Amino acid sequence: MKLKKKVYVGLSVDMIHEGHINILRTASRYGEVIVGLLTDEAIASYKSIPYLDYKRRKIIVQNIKYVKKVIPQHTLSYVSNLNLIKPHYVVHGDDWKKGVQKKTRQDVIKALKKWSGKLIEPKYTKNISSSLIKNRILEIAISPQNRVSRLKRLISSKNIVRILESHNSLTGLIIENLKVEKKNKNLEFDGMWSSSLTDSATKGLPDNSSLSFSARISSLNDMMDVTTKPVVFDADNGGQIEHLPYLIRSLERSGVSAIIMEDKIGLKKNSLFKNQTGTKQDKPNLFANKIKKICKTRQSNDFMIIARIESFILGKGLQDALKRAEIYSKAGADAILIHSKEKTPSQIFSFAKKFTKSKYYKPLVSVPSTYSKVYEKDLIKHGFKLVIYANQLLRAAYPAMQNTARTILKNSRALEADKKIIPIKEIISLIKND
Ligand code: SPV
Ligand code: MG
Repeated sequence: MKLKKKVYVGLSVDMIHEGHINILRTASRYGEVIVGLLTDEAIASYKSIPYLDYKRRKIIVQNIKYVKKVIPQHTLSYVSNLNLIKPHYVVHGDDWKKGVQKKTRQDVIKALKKWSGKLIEPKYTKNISSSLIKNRILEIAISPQNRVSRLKRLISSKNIVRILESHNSLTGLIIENLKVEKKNKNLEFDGMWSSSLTDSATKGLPDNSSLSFSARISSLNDMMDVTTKPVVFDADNGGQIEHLPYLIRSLERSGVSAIIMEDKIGLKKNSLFKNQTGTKQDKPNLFANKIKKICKTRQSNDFMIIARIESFILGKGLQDALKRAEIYSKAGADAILIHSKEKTPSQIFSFAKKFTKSKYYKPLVSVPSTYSKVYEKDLIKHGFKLVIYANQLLRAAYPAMQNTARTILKNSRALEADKKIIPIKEIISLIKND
């Protein structure tokens, strides 16, 4: 009996549609179809993580009649699977000749050459893709529960999760929609940071907890209404332990994915202020009790508790920070934010070197406000999984608005300001209306 030829198809398959079936049907005409199903990590390396996780996607694909076998494809590149299987054919829609997958395609052609394999490229099925369907569904109905869980999934499938400060719905929409293509990858922010500093500044208040949680969550809900990405909430020190369950209930109900709570007590002062008199660090065990309280009261285990250590901010050393990290981790923190206001990341890197070896290691979070020169690749190298750009959008908007106001005053008319601001037409089309 003649052995069937081997046909390899690499797929992500988040939302199955007729485009996939067309490809698989075509592939099955050439032989036995082996699907290299991209893992969540492989997908996250070049676009947003899939709605369905690997296991669920595998169940779907292996039940399609054109498919003989499903194996994981751990990277965007097909090469290691191809070398393993040495298929006679690879089948992929012709859409990858352009755009982010161009390089992947070239590598496939090079690999196939080694055993005279062939690339088959059926015409791409127009006007349909998982991303299109997914965006549409997300827009219509992202449930708070699904949104809460997304941060944990991102952390486990990406090498670093990028969060940017958002202080209103419009900044939320920038984070939601902005995409930048760089080195064959689509880069985007993964979520929003609800900052106590920029929330307070937006309301003309100092960052000293005078703006209540309920006022902040009420504004936050406006942003939640028009966005789908995960939100990390800056809760200062969480307030009184007895009040925490109510705060957590509100946050989860809104769809927030994580709370960050700092281990300071006394009158709240922003950590980047030089003068920290009046604030001190909480006793580690008392702060651990707050963490335990949240663990007990949260509805979903996917709602993350991120403990923020202020030892470096208050002039204490590495040992104090490490001791606290272990206590907070044991108490149930899902991640640790080690804060610093140094100009370089050396302080947080010295912490990371030790903590990554601890048996209580948890993913690390960085807020590179003062040490903004640090590259994400160096954070990744040191075990950081989350980077929060904590205030940049407000810092960008404020001088732009002030300059425009000044220009109008100086010129006694608005014409000169027009040159530096976007046309009204663009503002109108910024917001979708369908
Ligand atoms: C915030 O953005 O409010 C923060 C980060 O808590 S920091 O300003 O560095 O304290
Ligand atoms: Mg803050």
